[in-house]
Amino acid sequence: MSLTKSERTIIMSLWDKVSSQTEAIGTEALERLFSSYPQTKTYFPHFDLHPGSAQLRAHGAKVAAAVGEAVRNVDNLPSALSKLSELHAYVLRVDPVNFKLLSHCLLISLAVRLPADFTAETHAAWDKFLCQVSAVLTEKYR
Ligand code: HNI
Repeated sequence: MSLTKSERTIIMSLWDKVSSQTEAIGTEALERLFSSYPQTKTYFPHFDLHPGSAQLRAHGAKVAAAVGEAVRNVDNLPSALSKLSELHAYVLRVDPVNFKLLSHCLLISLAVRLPADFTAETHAAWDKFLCQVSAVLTEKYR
């Protein structure tokens, strides 16, 4: 289901509020992913996954940049994310279940930074948005 106008506004305004912290959010989400769901580490055998490692921070920045790109192209996710979709489906072959886990960790990393903004409504809008991003990144599987 596509996002409503008010959901889009919520998504853009929250991302705008964390614009100076997006790298830290991406990195924290990955740290949460690997510590809460250690099975996800199997996709990163070539990484130093210790909290705060340079590779983790660099990857956190890339993931956050991609989320930002998605926020800016919320009306056009399939084309904005098409390269990433091919990478995750054909090259990396990431099982789609892992996208739920990372999305959950991203939600928490946003919520802890902006607890007052992270109302149930904001939570729901961001959940819907991250589901759509995940669907695009995994659709080539189907
Ligand atoms: Ni993902 C590489 C974005 C979910 C495993 N991933 C990337 C890159 C971006 C990115 C950006 C870098 C691409 C490049 O270098 O051209 N990944 C995203 C986003 C999501 C996501 C926006 C979901 C919101 N990725 C996942 C999940 C997994 C995952 C759920 C597995 C658990 N990603 C990878 C791996 C790489 C990767 C592995 C390659 C890392 C490397 O540098 O070798």
